[in-house]
Amino acid sequence: TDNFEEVLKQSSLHPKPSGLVLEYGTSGFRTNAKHLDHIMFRMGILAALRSQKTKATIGVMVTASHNPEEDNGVKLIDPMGEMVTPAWEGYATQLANAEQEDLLAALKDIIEKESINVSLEANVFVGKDTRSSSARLSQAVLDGVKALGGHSKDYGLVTTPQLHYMVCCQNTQGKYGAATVEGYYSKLSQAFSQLTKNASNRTDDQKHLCVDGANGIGALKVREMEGHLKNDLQMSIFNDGSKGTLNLHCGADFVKVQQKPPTGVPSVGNGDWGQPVAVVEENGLSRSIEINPGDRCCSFDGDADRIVYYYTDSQGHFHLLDGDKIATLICTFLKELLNQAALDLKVAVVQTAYANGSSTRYLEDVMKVIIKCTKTGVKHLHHAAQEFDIGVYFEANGHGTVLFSKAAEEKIQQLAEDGSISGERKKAALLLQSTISVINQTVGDAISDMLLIEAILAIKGMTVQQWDTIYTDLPNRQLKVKVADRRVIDTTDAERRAVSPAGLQDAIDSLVKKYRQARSFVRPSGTEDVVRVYAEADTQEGADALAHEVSLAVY
Ligand code: 16G
Ligand code: ZN
Repeated sequence: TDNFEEVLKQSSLHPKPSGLVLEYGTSGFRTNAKHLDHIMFRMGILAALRSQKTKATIGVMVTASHNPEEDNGVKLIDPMGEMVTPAWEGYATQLANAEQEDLLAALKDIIEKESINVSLEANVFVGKDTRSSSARLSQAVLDGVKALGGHSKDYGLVTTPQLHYMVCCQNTQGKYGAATVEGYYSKLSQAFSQLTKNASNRTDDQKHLCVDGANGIGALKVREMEGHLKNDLQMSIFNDGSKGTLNLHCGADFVKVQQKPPTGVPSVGNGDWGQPVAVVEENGLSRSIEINPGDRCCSFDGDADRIVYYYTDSQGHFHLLDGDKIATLICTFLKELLNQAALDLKVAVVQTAYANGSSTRYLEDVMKVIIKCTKTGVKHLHHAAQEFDIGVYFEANGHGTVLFSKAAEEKIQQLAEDGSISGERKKAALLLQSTISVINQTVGDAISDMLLIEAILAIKGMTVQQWDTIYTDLPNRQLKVKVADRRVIDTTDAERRAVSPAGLQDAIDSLVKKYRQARSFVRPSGTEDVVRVYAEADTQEGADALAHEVSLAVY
């Protein structure tokens, strides 16, 4: 057809460097931005085909998340706002690696295998992060969509979860909300205000939160949101991109991996104790905000789909509240509300092998919730969480959300609207309803998670220290090991045991036996050419030593 000629013509403007092989990994293609132009063009084409196949709008997000500024990447979003289905990850890899002269054949192969009617309309939503390469790379995506005769809508600068949200809204005819950034802000902020109106006696200090925007898109978007939140939340936003470099010594990944505060955020440990860090205007009065021990801070990652919390105590000790602590807080809150509402809905928590052993034990033994462990990568957790009435999923690194089954949502809705109930039961039902609205169920969302956490702390009248003491993390250590070929390591049991190379698991088992409350595993990274080692034990020295010994066994 004409479209194929157009694809051929346009693709010569986005040529593939011959011999370059890239793979659609755990979260799409990701590498140095200079290798990605042809990938973007081709993903535009693939998104258009996926749209024809599903007869729905598809999303394409240009971002490399927590990677350095010089990298970039791209991921596809399926109709309900979820990650693209695995078979199409395979097509993405095939299309990306076809040499220039084989591009049409590769396309026709996909069209045939999926019996796609290419005369159908195609609709694609495109978004990008703040990287310097993102503008030209997202233009290449738009070119790809157009070459196939598809329509696109360019959302410009948005967080990854915002784009997931837009795609879901569009394909559910607005039932999930309006497919606009403005619609997103108003839905979330209204839900937040419904939640926190039950905690009206909060002081200004309790309403204050320091936000590390990782010098990325999250900072821009949380600032846009600020006005909608009125005085319900008072944020001081740091690393907002005005000076520093994206993800450099800041952001959720840095804080989680280094287990220390980011640069660019005043902290007690950095000698900023008692220093004014911001001035807020309120009812015509200015008030200066100081940093003090125990102040709540959070960090987003580079595309704002992850969040971690932390504080520094008066001894200068840093305390991290990671994805496991977040899952526990949310789970506690939901269980309490379900109890008060007398609703019989099952709550499950989905984790990965990286979940701190203390969190798993607490959730299982004290909270008595169902625990499920999956392989690393959001799509695995998301999928597992869909099996339950309410599935709370979080990776320790801070990516996560809560999924409500359709039946659970309906039950909550009915109860909230039931005129025959009142008192505590009614209040709990209304809180559950607003909780559903504040959550972005399409994917983990730093802004939405932040609002939910802030609301829970407000409603429960809980400080970050009290939250931190729900359970005590086991000391742990992560290391990476460079090996000749990381693919020789094969794992099973949600990556908790190695099946090859032979003897490796036995070696790990006997090392683990030397330590108390110890656990360790190795897995090939899905995003870097390294093997990752995780160890935990009853002391930091033990965890460090075990991780080191296991990393030697990997060679
Ligand atoms: C990707 C995943 C993240 C996972 C990480 C593991 C998504 C959106 N992101 O960033 O969930 O924790 O990879 O990386 O799925 P690794 O395989 O290098 O350890
Ligand atoms: Zn991210």
